[in-house]
Amino acid sequence: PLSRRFSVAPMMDWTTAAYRYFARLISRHTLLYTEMVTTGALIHGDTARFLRHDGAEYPLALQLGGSAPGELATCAGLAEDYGFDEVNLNVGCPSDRVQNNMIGACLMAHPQLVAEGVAAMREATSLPVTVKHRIGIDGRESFDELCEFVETVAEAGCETFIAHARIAILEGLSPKENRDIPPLKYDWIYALKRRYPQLEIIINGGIKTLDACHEHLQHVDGVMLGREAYQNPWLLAQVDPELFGTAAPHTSRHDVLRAMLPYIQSELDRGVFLTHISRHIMGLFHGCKGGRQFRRHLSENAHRPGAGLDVIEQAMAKVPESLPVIEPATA
Ligand code: FMN
Repeated sequence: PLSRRFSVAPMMDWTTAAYRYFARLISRHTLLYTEMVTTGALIHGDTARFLRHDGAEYPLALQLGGSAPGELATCAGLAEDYGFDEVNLNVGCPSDRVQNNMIGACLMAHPQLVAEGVAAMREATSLPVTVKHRIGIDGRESFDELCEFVETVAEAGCETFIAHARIAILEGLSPKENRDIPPLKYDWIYALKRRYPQLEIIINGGIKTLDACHEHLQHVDGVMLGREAYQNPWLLAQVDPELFGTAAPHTSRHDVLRAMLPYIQSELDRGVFLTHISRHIMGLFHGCKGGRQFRRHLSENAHRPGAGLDVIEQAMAKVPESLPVIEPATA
C-alpha cells in the first residue's frame, strides 16, 4: 500500500520529472508529487507531455488544479491510465491567476464544490483521491470552518487531507508571501487528527529537519516537505533509514550524481537543455566544503550551447569525496 509517512510537496517549476528522478536516487520510499497541472491544460493541451514521467519515479502522485467535477473526473482517469499512484486536488495555491479560474485556495470557501469534485474523481478512478489545502482563507479563518471543509469533503469519500498549516490571504499577499507570512498553526492540524482519527492527516509547512518530522509524527499520519526537500535534497537520504527502516539507495552524494548521469544523457539526447536538469541538483552539496563552487560551476557553464555531462563531472570534482556517509539501516 502507498505510504504517505513522508512526501515531497508539489511545487511548480521545481518538482519536475528531472527533480523527481533525482530525489528518487536519494530516497526510495518518499512519496513524490508532480507540479500542479490544470484540468484545462490536460484536456486541451499536450496531455502526454504534461503527464510524462519515468518508471523510476514511483511512488508518484499527480496534482490537479481545477474545480469542474466533470473535468476533474476526466483527469483522474488520465492519472490512472498513465500509471500514477494517487491523484491529488490543489485547494491550497493562492495565486491570482488560478483564482480567476476557481483553482486552488479560493476553493476553501466552496466545500460543497470540492466535495462534488472529489466524488466525481472517485467515480472515475480506483486510485486514492487526496486533497491538499490550507487551514483557512481570508474571511474563513476559524477552526470550525476548517472542520466544516474537511467534514464536507470527507463525506464525499476523501480519506486523506494534506494540510498546509497556515491560512492563505487572497487579498494583498503574493503567493510567495503566502508561504511565509501567515503564522504556522501546527496545533490545528493535530486537533484535526484528534477530531477525525479515522482520516489520514498529513502536515505541511515550514518543516526542515528529520527531528521535526519525528515530532510531528507523534501527532499526525505523515509529513510533507516542500522547500527544504528541494533546497537541501540530501536531507532525503535520512528518510529511508529513519522513517522506513531500510538503507538509503546511495551512501554518498557523489554516488547519487553518478547514478544520475545516464538519465541526464538520455534527456540531452532528446534535446533537453542541461540547465533544465542541472538547476534541480544545485542544492545537493548544500552545507558541504566545495558546495558553493559546485553550484557556481553549474550556473556559469550549464547554459552554454552544447553543455553536456562534462559540466556535471567538472562541478562534482570541486567537492572532496571523503564525506560522511549515511549509516545503513539497523531495523
Ligand atoms: N503547492 C501546491 O499545492 N501546488 C503547487 O503547484 C505548488 N507550487 C509551489 C511552487 C513553489 C516554488 C513553492 C516554494 C511552493 C509551491 N507550493 C505548491 C506550496 C508547497 O506545496 C508547500 O505547501 C509550501 O511550500 C509549504 O511547505 P514548505 O514550507 O515545506 O515549503
